[in-house]
Formats: sequence, C-alpha cells, structure tokens
Amino acid sequence: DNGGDGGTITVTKTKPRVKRPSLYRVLLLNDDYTPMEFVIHVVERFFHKSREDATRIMLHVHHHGVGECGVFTYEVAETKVTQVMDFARKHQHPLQCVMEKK
Ligand code: NFA
Repeated sequence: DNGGDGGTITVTKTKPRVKRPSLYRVLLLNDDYTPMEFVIHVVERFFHKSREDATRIMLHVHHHGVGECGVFTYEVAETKVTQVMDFARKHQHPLQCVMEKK
C-alpha cells in the first residue's frame, strides 16, 4: 500500500481465513413397498458403494427405519437427495431420501 504522500509503504498481512463447510448426512427411510433390490441399486449407483456395503445399508434401513448412505457438503447432499427422489419416482417406488445437518 502507498496511500499517503509521505512515501511510506505500509504492508498489511491478512491471515488466510479458511472455514470448514458444514456437513450433512444423507439418509434413506424405510417403507413397506420399495423392493430391496431397488434400494441396493440406488445405494450402489448414487453413493458409489460396493454391492456388499449397499446390501448392509439397505438391511440397516429395513430393520431400523433409517440409515446413512454418506456425508457431504450441503450442495452435494442436496444433489444426492434430488437424484434419488427423481429416480424412485420414475420407477414408481415410494422410497424417501432426506438430508440432516451433522
Ligand atoms: N422394507 C422394504 C421391503 O421389505 C425394503 C426397503 C429397505 C425399503 C430400505 C426402503 C428402504 N421391501
């Protein structure tokens, strides 16, 4: 900086302030109608899980009513929810996908 006329140069250091983004869990909810195989496929396709992990997640949701598919920043979580809800709707299954702040 050299604002004045005195010819004095002032150097101001601003600390690089970085903040971690808030994280959101993406959850699947159980229902009585969506086929187990469809839920496994959704978890594989949209959350990039192995068939084994996808099956574990599906069974957890089936037995406990709700289960986590992944943790993401807000925009990514929102995109996952929209993709899963659109895909379920397209196939006429009532599967519900939601996000919650960690
Ligand atoms: N409860 C469903 C059934 O018995 C399977 C399911 C699991 C649905 C997980 C939604 C989520 N066909």
